[in-house]
Amino acid sequence: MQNLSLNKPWVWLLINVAFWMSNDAYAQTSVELQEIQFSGDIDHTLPATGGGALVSNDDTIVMFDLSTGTADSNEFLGNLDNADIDAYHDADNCSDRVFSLDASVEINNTTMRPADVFNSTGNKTLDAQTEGIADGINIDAISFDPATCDLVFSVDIHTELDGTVFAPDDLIAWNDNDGFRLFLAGGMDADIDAVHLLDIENRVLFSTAVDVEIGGSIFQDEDIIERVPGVPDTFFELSFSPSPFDPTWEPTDLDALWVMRTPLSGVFHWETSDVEVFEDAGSISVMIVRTAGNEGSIDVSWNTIADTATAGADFVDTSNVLTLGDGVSSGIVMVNLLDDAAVEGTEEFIIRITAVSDGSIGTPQDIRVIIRDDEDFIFADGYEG
Ligand SMILES: [Ca+2]
Ligand SMILES: [Ca+2]
Ligand SMILES: [Ca+2]
Ligand SMILES: [Ca+2]
Repeated sequence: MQNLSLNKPWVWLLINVAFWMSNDAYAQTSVELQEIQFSGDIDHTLPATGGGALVSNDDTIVMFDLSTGTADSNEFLGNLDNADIDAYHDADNCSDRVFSLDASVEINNTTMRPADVFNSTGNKTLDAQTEGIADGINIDAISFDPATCDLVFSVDIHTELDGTVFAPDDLIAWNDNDGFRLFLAGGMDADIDAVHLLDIENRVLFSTAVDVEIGGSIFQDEDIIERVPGVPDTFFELSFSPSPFDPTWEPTDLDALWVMRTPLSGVFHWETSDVEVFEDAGSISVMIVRTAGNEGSIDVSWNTIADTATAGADFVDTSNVLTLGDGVSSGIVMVNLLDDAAVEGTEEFIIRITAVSDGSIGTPQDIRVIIRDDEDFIFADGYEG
């Protein structure tokens, strides 16, 4: 598909409309990551969790914790002689932890070929021979479509599958029923050798097999690049590079990738900036909303602040916490009002969001409650007389 001509290098084709539909307007910044699991293609070093240096090789999965800047590692498949783990995805709701190698290896009496995708007990998710992938083809990047759980992968040379020729920078989707289809066309002059499809905004993290220039920026083969689809243009930025942590990454190619992103707690604010109520309404209910993410259970603290309305005379001074559960994007808080017979005109108080247990406070942080005096209201509406 390399010749689906793109007039700009590095504009990825809109192939799967559902994949590209944006669901929410997040800020156009890098997705924050908690942990990155990856593999290199030669021996390399990182700061070890617990101190010292962690020396890893090409069949090791390194778990790098971004909060500490240190790494652990695991040889999930044991020590593989003459084989490099060149594609990897950790367990998630779509899959077990799965791998692909760059050479044929026997695991549990089964031959794992370079285009096989398999778990650590040797069960194949994708069997190259069964699916008709020719010998000599190597799958060099694997992920799963968060929307469908289809396997999404890349190959390392131009490859014909089900009658379509795919390029080394294309992403190919596969499932047992539908076979192979183009997921994203690369259109760049480089081989994608690691990929992770993020479950927000159709963002893609990937690495290339050689250094590459995209939109004026140079990315190294050990870098993780984030593709941000969107408004107004799709753009690419550096997500993470291991090279600042150890010089052994300068010659090392990161060739397998999985990430855990930081939950999007969201931004908490009032639905509206002011609300009117009659003083005999008994209470006022107003809505706190959560935008730019709804992950995790978050406590939102709020309290009333007197203005021209008097706490204890016009409203009940209130300080409380609203908990919005995981996935919940709004909640109602209530303040009791106090009625009196005095003709006092319109009075106002504020309800303020004062703190959130995670995420941030947005605008409006204050909601102004305007209390209409019912005695005044009757007069104003001409019912008297
Ligand atoms: Ca590797
Ligand atoms: Ca492979
Ligand atoms: Ca590739
Ligand atoms: Ca790479």
